[in-house]
Amino acid sequence: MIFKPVKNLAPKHLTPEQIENYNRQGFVAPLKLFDGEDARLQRNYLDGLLRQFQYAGRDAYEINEYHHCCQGIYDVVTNPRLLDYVEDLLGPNIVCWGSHYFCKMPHDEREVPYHQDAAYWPFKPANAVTAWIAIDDVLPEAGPMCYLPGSHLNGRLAWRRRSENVLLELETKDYQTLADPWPVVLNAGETSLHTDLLVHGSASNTSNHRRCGLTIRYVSTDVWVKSEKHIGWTQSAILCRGEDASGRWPNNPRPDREEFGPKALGVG
Ligand SMILES: O=C(O)CCC(=O)C(=O)O
Repeated sequence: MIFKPVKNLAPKHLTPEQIENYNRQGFVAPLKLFDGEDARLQRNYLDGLLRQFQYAGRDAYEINEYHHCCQGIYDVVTNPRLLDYVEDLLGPNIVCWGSHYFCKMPHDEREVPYHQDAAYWPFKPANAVTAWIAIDDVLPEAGPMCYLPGSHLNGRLAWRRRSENVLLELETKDYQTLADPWPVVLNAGETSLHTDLLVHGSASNTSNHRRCGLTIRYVSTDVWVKSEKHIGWTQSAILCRGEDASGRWPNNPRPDREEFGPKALGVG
């Protein structure tokens, strides 16, 4: 599994330097997505979701894969400005198959071990772009996500399993030898984009501030699951832009309401 550099000689929204950076470092950041008032609305929206999850006794990290049943998340996933950036990296035919708020509460001690997303995901070719959108201002002491620049050029790396005090379990072996961490310190409303072979992780939140990022997973429509047993990974997909010549990807419509009710939350 190797990283396929983006060949886009005439990007429309990213600069040629940003494309070059993506190829060399494995990410682009920061990119402006939501201006002041829209960033505030995004934060209010998350506050509302979180209140419902917490009322139901659920963990802040469990707002996962709701983009096809929550209008607010659907609208971010299909945001034209975001898709313009992604299109410069993936081409015109774009599907979103996943989304997840990584909502690190104040003094949450759990870490995200350094990992490659591609180690978790059953897609081929591995060529996904993740948008990590800052819902809160991300402070250096709040456990920002950290990238290991250039680590995507090593192909798929060996991992080990960790279980204590972690949010995800796979940890890239010897990640410390790969590069110095680059903290993704963003203002609310900014986003970063990273490739699924880039090694990244985050430390615990030692601050009094929440650190929430909405991650959205995009691939081009010519990507598919490695085997039919993984088909479930595609079922909440949204065809965000262009066409799906393969005809394989589902295209979930914009939901006509927010699906967060007692039933969805398992308390009804
Ligand atoms: O938000 C974090 O700390 C980690 C996020 C992550 O691992 C990802 O976006 O793939």
